[in-house]
Amino acid sequence: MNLFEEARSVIAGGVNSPVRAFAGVGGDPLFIKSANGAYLETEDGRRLIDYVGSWGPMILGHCDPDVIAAVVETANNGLSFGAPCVLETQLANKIRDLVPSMERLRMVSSGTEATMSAIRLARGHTGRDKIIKFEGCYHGHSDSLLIKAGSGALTLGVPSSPGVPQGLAKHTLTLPFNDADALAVAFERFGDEIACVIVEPIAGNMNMVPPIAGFHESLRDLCSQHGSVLIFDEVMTGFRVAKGGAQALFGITPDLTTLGKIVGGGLPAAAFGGRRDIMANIAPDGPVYQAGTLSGNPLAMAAGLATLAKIDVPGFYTALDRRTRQLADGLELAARDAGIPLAVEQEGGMFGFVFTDDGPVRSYAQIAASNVARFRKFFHGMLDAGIYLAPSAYEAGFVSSRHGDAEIEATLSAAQGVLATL
Ligand code: HOZ
Repeated sequence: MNLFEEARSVIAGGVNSPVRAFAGVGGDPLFIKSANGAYLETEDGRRLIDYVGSWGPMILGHCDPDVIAAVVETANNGLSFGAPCVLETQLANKIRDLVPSMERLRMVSSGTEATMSAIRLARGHTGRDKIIKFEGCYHGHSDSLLIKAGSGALTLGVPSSPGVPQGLAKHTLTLPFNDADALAVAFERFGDEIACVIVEPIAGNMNMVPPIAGFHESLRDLCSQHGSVLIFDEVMTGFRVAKGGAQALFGITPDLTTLGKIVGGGLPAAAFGGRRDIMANIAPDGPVYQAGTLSGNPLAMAAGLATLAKIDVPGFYTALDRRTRQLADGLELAARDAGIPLAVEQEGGMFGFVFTDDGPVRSYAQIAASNVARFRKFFHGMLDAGIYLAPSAYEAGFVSSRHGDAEIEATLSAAQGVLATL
């Protein structure tokens, strides 16, 4: 029995999160034995350059010595207390330094919990039920948000999951990403019923789709005019596209922000937070309930703190951006040389590429019409050449500070070879 079959015999679908299953590209998922820097080592002894980075958290590469040391030291003092510890306050302070719109915040254990809690808070704060999200944006798998969602839901072709009660789904209005006119119409029609608008400021769960000029400004204005809460879901973009996240990059102040991935440095931590008056509604200060046994777990706090300390040094993002740009430019050039239409995006340490002659990609419809069969071929060609990309045409890629010239050059040389075969 191979490892995947063995896993399938006891774990539903053989994986603990569907997008890992290679359903979008075919074949069996790789089982990872260990990872270091920019590299993964598989159970069958292969060494791969990693552009998944655990789907975003590993901005310092794998096994960063300072993060590991912090976790080990903290573990020696106990794994979980279910009572406050100072690491929680320290990490909260660090987050607020880097993302000042998060005046008050709360730690949770996953991005899903962060967005789910932020939505409940927005509903509790406004006393309204309806929420607006955008097609192809993914905000975790809570019921209100699993409607026309991206990421694994899109990869598996089930963007709106069975099991979400119609009575709840009817409160989620889904609009096209980057369409400020549709948003204005929705507000005209439902304005005083809309609790919040939630958006990935750079969509990263339908490949990578940046906002068009003015889109976020429209979101901000319409939410302010109608007393709706603007939620920036920066689970992916937080500390990834810039030190202060996408909100710093675009100069927009959301009412609430959700963070995950990098904030836990590779351990399960996430956060939501924002305006002090809104956060005052959360129990025990207010009536909106939210809780978690492992929330603010000391190990996760230590990993997050060690990670945020290392990204908050001069030049970190300039270097990361330069390195990722080198990869994106190289991919674009290699595709042009091979005569393959490819639309490439990059911001900070995040990148995306779409096989389409309809670039630049700014909508879900363009992604949906892209050449997924070509992506699958490219993915497997790259994997055979030792490069591990996200196993789905609908996911963004990530570069870490441990990806150096050697890794980028090896990747581009592999890409040249594979593109020539497509
Ligand atoms: N947001 C992550 C990728 N889009 C989730 C990873 C997962 O679903 O396992």
